[in-house]
Amino acid sequence: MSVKWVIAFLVISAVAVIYILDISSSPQIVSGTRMTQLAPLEIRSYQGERLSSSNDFRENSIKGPQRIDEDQYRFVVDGLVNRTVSYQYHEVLDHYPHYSKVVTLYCVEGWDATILWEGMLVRDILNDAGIDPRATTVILYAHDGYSTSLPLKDLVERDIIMAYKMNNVTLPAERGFPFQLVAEDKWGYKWIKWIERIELSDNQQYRGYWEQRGYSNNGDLNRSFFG
Ligand SMILES: Nc1nc2c(c(=O)[nH]1)N[C@H]1C(S)=C(S)[C@@H](COP(=O)(O)O)O[C@H]1N2
Ligand SMILES: [Mo]
Repeated sequence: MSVKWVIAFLVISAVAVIYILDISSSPQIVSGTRMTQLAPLEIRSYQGERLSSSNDFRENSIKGPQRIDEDQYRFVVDGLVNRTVSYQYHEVLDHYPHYSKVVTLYCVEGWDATILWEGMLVRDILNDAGIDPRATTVILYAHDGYSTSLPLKDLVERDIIMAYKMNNVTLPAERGFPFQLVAEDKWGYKWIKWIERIELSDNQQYRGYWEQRGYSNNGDLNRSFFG
């Protein structure tokens, strides 16, 4: 084969590779009438830190992924509060300041995922409802019947967020749309997805879904999850 043919072959291969890379990275078109909305792209690094993908999670939810209809959805804060809150999805987003934070979720099954989360401070949500001085415990309930609880002190004194985005993209249904608790320094079972209701309570003995099945009630990452 002459040099001419080798060069021609290399040029054609290079063009083919560039073409394939280009189509595989082009944004997906979500809807296309008068305005074409481009699907947001998940970011995979932040301030020099590599992030996991929303696809790196294992789907092991008790009843599988839940699909919540944004129009039907209500977010409720009740129990030992001064006023019961009931908001639609967009009202939750409009009502509180937004924060972002890179936090790692560790599941008791031995995997983890580091994500840039974006959401509201749980503290802001609770203060907006008004915390009754008798409250000691925050119980969170989800669409699939799952629940978990955390000491009120943890949620008020620390910057714990309830996320609506991960890696710059709205939470996908299987990752907990509309909201997941970013329970920093707690085992994955405290990171409740598909949150519908937050109840302020004085019941420190409350045990959520996995806690009733033997996982520790404090859920602290630096301790064993049994107990
Ligand atoms: N509503 C709800 N939230 C949930 C769960 C669940 O089954 N239902 N599983 C928990 C557990 S055990 C883990 S490790 C994390 C994992 O998130 P993933 O299912 O998105 O991977 O979600 C937590 N939140
Ligand atoms: Mo888990």
